[in-house]
Amino acid sequence: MENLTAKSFALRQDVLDMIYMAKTGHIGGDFSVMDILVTLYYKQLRVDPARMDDPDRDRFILSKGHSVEALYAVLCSRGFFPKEDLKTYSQYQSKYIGHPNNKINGIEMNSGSLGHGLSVSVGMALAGKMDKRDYRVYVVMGDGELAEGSVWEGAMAAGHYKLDNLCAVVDRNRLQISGCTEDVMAHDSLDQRFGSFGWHVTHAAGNDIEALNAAFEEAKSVKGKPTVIIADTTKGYGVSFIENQAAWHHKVPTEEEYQLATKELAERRAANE
Ligand SMILES: Cc1ncc(C[n+]2csc(CCOP(=O)(O)OP(=O)(O)O)c2C)c(N)n1
Ligand SMILES: [Mg+2]
Repeated sequence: MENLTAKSFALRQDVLDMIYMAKTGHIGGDFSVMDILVTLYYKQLRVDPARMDDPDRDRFILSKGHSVEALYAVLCSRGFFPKEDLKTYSQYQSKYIGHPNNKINGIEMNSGSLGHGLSVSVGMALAGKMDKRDYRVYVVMGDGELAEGSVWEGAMAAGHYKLDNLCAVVDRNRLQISGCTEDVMAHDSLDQRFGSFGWHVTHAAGNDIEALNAAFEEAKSVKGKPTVIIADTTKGYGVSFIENQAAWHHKVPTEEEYQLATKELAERRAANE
C-alpha cells in the first residue's frame, strides 16, 4: 500500500508533464481521482492488457471523462500502451485526446459528456447477469456530474435490477468547474438518495488507497444491491497550491508552477517510499 501511494504521486507527475507539454487538461480532477484509479487498476480490476476482448474481464468506465490524463497515466503504467504514447497526448492526429475514446487499449467507453457512464455501466452489469458471467463493473463519477438527471435514471435502474455486480464511485471533492458543488447543486443527501433507489452506500477517504481498497472489498461482499462508494477526495490532491481551487479545474501551470509542483510531488513520493 505504501508503494502504491508513492506510485500515485509518480503518476501525478506523468499527468503534470502531459498537461504542461500539451498546454491543456484537467489537473484538479486528475489529482483528485488518481488514488481511486490506482486502487482499481492495482488492487481490484481483473483486466489483462493483452486480453481486453476477454468476455469475463471486469469493466471500468471513467464517466468523469475530463480526468482522462489520470486514466492514461495509470493504463500506461499497467502496460496497456507504451510510455512514448503519453508524449502524444493532445497532439495533432494522436488518439490520446482530451477525453476517453475506445480506440485506446483498455478504454471501454467514449466519455466526457457527463452523466452517461452510470447508465452504460448498468447495461454492462445487466448483460453480465443475463449471460451468467461473474465480471464486475466499476464506474467513477464526479460530484458535479451528479447534477445530470440521467445519473438518477441509471441509479434507479441499477437498484431495480439488484445489480450487485456494479460498483459506482463518486469522486466527492466538493468542487466542479465553476465553484463549490454545494452552491451550484447541493449533494449532502447523497446517502438517502442512493439508498432510496436500493443501493448500498458506503464512504471512504478518497485519497487513501488502503481505505479505498477496503471499501471495494466491502462492495464485493454486498449481495442483491449495487454499491456506491462516496470517496471524500481533495481536488488537486498532492500539490498545495492546486488543492481545493476551482480555478485549477483546467488551468495549465506556468513554468514556475510546473517546477514547484514537480518538487512537491517528488517530496510526497519520497515520503511514502
Ligand atoms: C454534459 C456536460 N455538461 C458540461 C460539461 C463541462 N464540464 C466538464 S468538467 C465539468 C465539471 C465536472 O465537475 P465534477 O463532476 O465534480 O468533476 P471533478 O470535480 O472531479 O473534476 C463540467 C461542467 C461536460 N463535460 N458535459
Ligand atoms: Mg467535483
